[in-house]
Amino acid sequence: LKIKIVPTQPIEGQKTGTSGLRKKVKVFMQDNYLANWIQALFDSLPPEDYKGGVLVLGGDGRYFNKEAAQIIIKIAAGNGVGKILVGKDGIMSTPAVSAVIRKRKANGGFVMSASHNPGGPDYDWGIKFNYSSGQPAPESITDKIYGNTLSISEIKMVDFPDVDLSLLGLIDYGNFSVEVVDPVADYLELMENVFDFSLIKSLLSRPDFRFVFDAMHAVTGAYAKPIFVDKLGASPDSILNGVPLEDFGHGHPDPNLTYAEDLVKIMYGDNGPAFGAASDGDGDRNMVLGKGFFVTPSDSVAIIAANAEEAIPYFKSGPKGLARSMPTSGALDRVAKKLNLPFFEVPTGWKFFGNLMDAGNLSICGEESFGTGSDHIREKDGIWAVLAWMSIIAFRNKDKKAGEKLVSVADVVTEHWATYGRNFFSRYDYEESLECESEGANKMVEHLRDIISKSKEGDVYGNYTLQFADDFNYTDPVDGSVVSKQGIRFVFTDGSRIIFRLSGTGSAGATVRIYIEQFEPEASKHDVDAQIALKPLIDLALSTSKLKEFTGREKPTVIT
Ligand code: VG1
Ligand code: CO
Repeated sequence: LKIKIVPTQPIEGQKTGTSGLRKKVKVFMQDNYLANWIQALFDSLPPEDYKGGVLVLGGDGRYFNKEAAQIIIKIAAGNGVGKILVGKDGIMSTPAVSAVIRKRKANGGFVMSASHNPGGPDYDWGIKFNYSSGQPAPESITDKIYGNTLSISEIKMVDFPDVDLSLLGLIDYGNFSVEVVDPVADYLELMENVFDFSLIKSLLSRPDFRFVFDAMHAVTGAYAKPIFVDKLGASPDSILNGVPLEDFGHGHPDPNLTYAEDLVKIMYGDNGPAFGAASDGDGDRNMVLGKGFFVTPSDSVAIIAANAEEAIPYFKSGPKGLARSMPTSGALDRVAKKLNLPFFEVPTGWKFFGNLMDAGNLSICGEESFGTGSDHIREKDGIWAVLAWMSIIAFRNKDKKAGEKLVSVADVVTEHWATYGRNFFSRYDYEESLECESEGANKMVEHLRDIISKSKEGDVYGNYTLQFADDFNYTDPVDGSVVSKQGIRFVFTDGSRIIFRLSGTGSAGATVRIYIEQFEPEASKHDVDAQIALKPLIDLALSTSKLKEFTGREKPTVIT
């Protein structure tokens, strides 16, 4: 293969956010934009991490992935990579890429996705890089990549005709090869090792257990039928929006109560199914619903952790430790305490869990943003979470005869609250828009930093007394790396919290997130709508931050 050197110039703004580089498709379509970033990535890795090595390439099927895959393959070949394992048609979910990297002992992998951001010519594109244990690249690497994008002068690539990604099999170029693989096989095999598929099958065969899964026309469309229908026996019509489309059918592939509207309607409608779930663009997020009942992601991870040992074979010796991102509610903390397990609180973003898992200190973790997962891979995993919930419901019902009342999702959650208390939780998102441009949002954050710098224990905020206020810092207990300014938090003496962050996954403007939490030990008070229970704290968050004055926003775009 002949390597061609293409001269190039630095392009500004190629800094990675919470999870990969995300921009509007039009930005990525500029000459050399993607090529520069990919070359900068190779320039940032030690050569022994890719020369003659194996890299995995996957994606969520969004617009521009086909062109992008060809660019990535040619630059990988130009930099001396030995082999690329690519999902058929460039499709492979984020959790599957992590699984394939681990199983095939690859050096790393790419995911072509802007995750939960919408796709299509006028929307978003993105790229993530994961390292050899399957975990998102740490900031030490992404910072290097960014540095190299500012000084890049040439791209190394090989000029061969576009690779046909529609046919499974090996294409051999001598010292470089491309293997087009089934994106589901390795992942499915892993799921069969983690879960008791016959237990789940027994649940799905019950006439009183109806199930729906909304793939939101995103990547899990490719996984839902082979796993839920073909392997586990769910009926084919239980899969909604099951064909991955380049623009997600004009949808916003974010599984929450606002954007997964179709599913929410079904679950809250007359005669709704017993169990419903959805996943996002690249398949790492999940939303879980019972009949007329929403499980908050913060509760979901706590409940999975509390039930894992008995319901999921992978955890038969008990989880090694538990962890959550800082804004995620403290429900998981209570489970860790009761089970006497090591517990960790990390900044937002899955990359912070990987080291703890590699060190053997962490098994189950989650984020309030519909992310749940475990150390079976190094990414959050939407389908895993759905299978975990099915396992728990199946386990609770395994001795129930037909006709006996099914233990429901709502029963499992309310029982959990009765045992551990309920952490009421809500997140308000003020997503990118003209009125909420970066300037107002940044000023609001400055205003909050000013308040915390003057705050002290005992300060009174309405009915709440301050314990402390700070901007979250984290020191990784494994490698000692430090990150700061990860979210402004006000923690009150009764354990209630208000947290403010700016999103790091948007492609334009600024998105403000407010997280509100309050603990209620009293079971008689658990059956209250979270918005009502949290109203005083929400009002306090809005008045303290002066959000309306700074951003002009009256209402959030999404409430979780
Ligand atoms: C959001 C979530 C965060 C999640 C990240 C990536 O980040 O809050 O918890 O890890 O998205 O998820 P931010 O910076 O916008 O708040 V995904 O599904 O994009 O890979
Ligand atoms: Co995602």
